[in-house]
Amino acid sequence: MATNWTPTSWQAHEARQMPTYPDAAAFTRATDTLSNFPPLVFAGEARDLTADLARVAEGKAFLLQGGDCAESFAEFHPNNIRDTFRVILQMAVVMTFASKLPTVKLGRMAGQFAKPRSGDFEEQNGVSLPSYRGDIVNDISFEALGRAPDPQRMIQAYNQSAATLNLLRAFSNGGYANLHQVHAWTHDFMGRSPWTKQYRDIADRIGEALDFMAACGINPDTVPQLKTTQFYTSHEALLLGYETALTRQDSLTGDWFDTSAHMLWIGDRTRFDGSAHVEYLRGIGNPIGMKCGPSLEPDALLRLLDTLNPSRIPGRMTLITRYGHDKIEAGLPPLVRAVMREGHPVVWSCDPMHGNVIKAANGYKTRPFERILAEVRGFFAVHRAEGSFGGGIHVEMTGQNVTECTGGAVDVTELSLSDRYHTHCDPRLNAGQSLELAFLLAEMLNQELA
Ligand code: TYR
Repeated sequence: MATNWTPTSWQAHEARQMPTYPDAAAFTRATDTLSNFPPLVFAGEARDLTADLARVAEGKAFLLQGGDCAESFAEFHPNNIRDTFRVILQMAVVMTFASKLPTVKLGRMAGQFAKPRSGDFEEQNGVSLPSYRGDIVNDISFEALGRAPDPQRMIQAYNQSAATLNLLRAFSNGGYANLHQVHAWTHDFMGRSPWTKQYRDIADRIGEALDFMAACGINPDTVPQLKTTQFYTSHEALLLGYETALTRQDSLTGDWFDTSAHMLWIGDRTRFDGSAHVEYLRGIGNPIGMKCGPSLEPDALLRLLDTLNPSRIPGRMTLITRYGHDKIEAGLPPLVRAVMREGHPVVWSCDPMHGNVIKAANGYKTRPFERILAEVRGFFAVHRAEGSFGGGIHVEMTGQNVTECTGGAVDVTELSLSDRYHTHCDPRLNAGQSLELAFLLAEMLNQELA
């Protein structure tokens, strides 16, 4: 257990990216309420995820982490949850089938509400209002009432997370994820993608394998490994008041866990020396992700690893690198070398989204698919050259047929961005682009394992 730590010891540290609530008493009432609500996940599940990630760190499994950039109250709908879940399942099946490695499935879902911003205020036509920090904090529309941070939004985010997680658990264990259903996960609108045919081929081969097993006397419906899947959840641990209210002591071991998700990650903007977010995360037993970008020096990374994982527990730390397609090959090797030299057991995961944002000529923020792929290629090339294992991918994606990132087999052009640009935050891969990425990942992973 971490020394000199309590769930609120972060309050003595510098907390950036936190909203200022106009009504402090209302904030305390909301966090008091939350602290009496049931935990969303159980400590044992977080420990299972650490164990699964330890296998990734060893090179014996692959991590697939994906979901919305930011969840929103307005888009809360069972079909959206189902569609994102099934694209993740499809991606996992493609990667598992091709690489013959288990895939750890981790949603950026059921709690991914809070967003870091570059400034505390946003100005439009001479009017200055608090920046939008995600639906858990305030409203996206630019008007004074909605932009005031409202603590009741934490309660709504909790309720939405609970309902989302409940549906994810039902899908995972109630038959939807049964490998027999592998054909049924295809989306109608993906018919035009050449990757749909490739997916169907894999689905056929899995179906044949299941039929063969059945003929041999193994009924796949009685084998939990084929019938159900383990689906974990994660989000950025940004709004520390919310996370603290859901921090509970495990009755079995006495360790503290953040029960708002299985894994929590720390962003690029909150992992500085002396940060309240680092202080908070070092004391919880959950596996932790850390975003690593061009500003992170190898020495600072090692200090953070020593603080966050002093006992060097395998699977506790996942380093999510986000450099940009043109910076990764120069930026990543020094970090990999430092971590390998010190012997820290980490999962290396590639976030090819955050470093590749551009503004299209018509003003839309987008991410060209070719740049996303180029960063993934660079990531595997670096790990291959350094002798480390590139073990994971972290993507902002949705099961919807949106047009937010350009490129892909069914080409989204700059002109078509306006067709279905729905994101609350940054551009996401659509279902077709996500599946295409999974096939290319499977290919690269196979080369890595060769
Ligand atoms: N149970 C295994 C897993 O979760 C295999 C599996 C994968 C089963 C996907 C179902 C499924 O939908 O990895």
